[in-house]
Amino acid sequence: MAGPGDGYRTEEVRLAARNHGMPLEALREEITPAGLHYLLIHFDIPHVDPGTWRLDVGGLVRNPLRLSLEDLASRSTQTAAVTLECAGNGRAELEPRPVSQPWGHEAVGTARWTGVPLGEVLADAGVDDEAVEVLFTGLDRGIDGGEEQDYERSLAFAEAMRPEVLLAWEMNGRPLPPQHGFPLRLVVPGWYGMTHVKWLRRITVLDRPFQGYQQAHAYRLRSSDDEPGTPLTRILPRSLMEPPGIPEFLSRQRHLDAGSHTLRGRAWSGWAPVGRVEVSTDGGRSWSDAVLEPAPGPYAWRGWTFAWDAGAGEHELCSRATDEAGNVQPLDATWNLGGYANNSVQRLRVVVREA
Ligand SMILES: Nc1nc2c(c(=O)[nH]1)N[C@H]1C(S)=C(S)[C@@H](COP(=O)(O)O)O[C@H]1N2
Ligand SMILES: [Mo]
Repeated sequence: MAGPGDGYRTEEVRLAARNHGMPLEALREEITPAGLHYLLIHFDIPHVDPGTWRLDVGGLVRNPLRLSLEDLASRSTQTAAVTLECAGNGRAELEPRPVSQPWGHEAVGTARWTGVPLGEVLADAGVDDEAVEVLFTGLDRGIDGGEEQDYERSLAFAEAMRPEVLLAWEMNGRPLPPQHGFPLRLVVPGWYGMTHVKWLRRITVLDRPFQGYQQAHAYRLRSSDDEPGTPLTRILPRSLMEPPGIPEFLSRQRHLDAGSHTLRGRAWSGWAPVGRVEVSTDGGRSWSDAVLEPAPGPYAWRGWTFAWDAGAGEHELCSRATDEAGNVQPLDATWNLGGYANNSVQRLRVVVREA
C-alpha cells in the first residue's frame, strides 16, 4: 500500500510502461484500434509457432480434442464487438493505493473479436454430467504472490456454455497481436478482463472448483489478506468522458475556450445494457441526462453526447452510467485490498478561458 503523499515506486512505473492503457482521446472510436487497446500481461508474452501450436481439450470429457488453428477456423465463426475492462481499472484513485499496475481510468477498450463459440467445442468433446467448472490455461508462466504458476482461470460450467463466450483468433479482422493472446484467447463478454485468458493452450473440464492463485487468491473483493473475499465476475457500470479541449503536457490539465461544446464519452456495464448516462459540469452537485447512441453489440459500450455552454473559469466535469439492472456508479470509491472494481465517477478538471 502507498499513502496519498507517497511517490510511485519503480516497480509500479515499470509495470505501467509494460501495460499501457487506452489513451482517453481514443474514446472517440467506437471500435478501439488494436494498438490503442489497453494491455495487461502478468508474466512474459510467450513466443508461439502457429504451425505447431495446438489447443488441448480434456479433463471430464468422453472425447478429448487436440485442435490446430485450421481445425478451429474450419468451424462456423462468429464476430462480436466486446468491451474489455481490467478489474483494476481505477485502482490508482484509491487511498491508500494498492501497489500494483497503477491504472487511472484507461484500462478499457472495445474490439471486434472473431472465433468459435466455446460451447460448441465443449459439446464436441462430450462433457461428463459431473462437470462443475472449465479451466483455461495460458502458455505464460511466472511467479505471483510467491507461487510459481501458469496463468489460469476457471468459469462455472453453465457460464462457459453461454453462447456469447468465444475462443477467438482475430481482433478487429486481423490475427491476434502477440500482446493480445496470439494465437487464441478466451472472450467472456460482460466479465472483467482477468477471465479472458490469452495464449490458450489447454481447456480442462473439472468436477470441482479450481483453487489456483488467480482464482482463489487474486481477483477477490476483500479488505484483508486473511479473508476469503468474494470473486470478481462481471463489469460494474462505468462512463468515461473524452477529455475536451487541449492538454498541458505534464499535468494533463485541460484548457478550452468559453462557448458551446459537445462533450462526448462512452458507457458500459457487464450486468445489463446501459440505460442512462448523466453529466455534471459542477463536480457532481447537479446532473442532466446525456443523449445516448446505440451500442455496436450487446456487450459493448455505447456512445453519449452532451451539449455544454461553457463559461470562463474552472469546472469539474463528471459523467455517470446506470444500467438496466439498476446498478449506478457511486460518487465515491469503496476501498478494497486489491484495488478492484472502483467504478466511482471520473472527475475531469478543465480551465475555460474567455473566447
Ligand atoms: N494468459 C494470460 N491471460 C490474461 C492475462 C495474463 O496475464 N495472461 N491477463 C488478464 C487480464 S488481468 C486482463 S485485464 C486481460 C487484458 O487483455 P488485453 O491485454 O488483451 O487487453 O487479459 C487477461 N488474460
Ligand atoms: Mo486485469
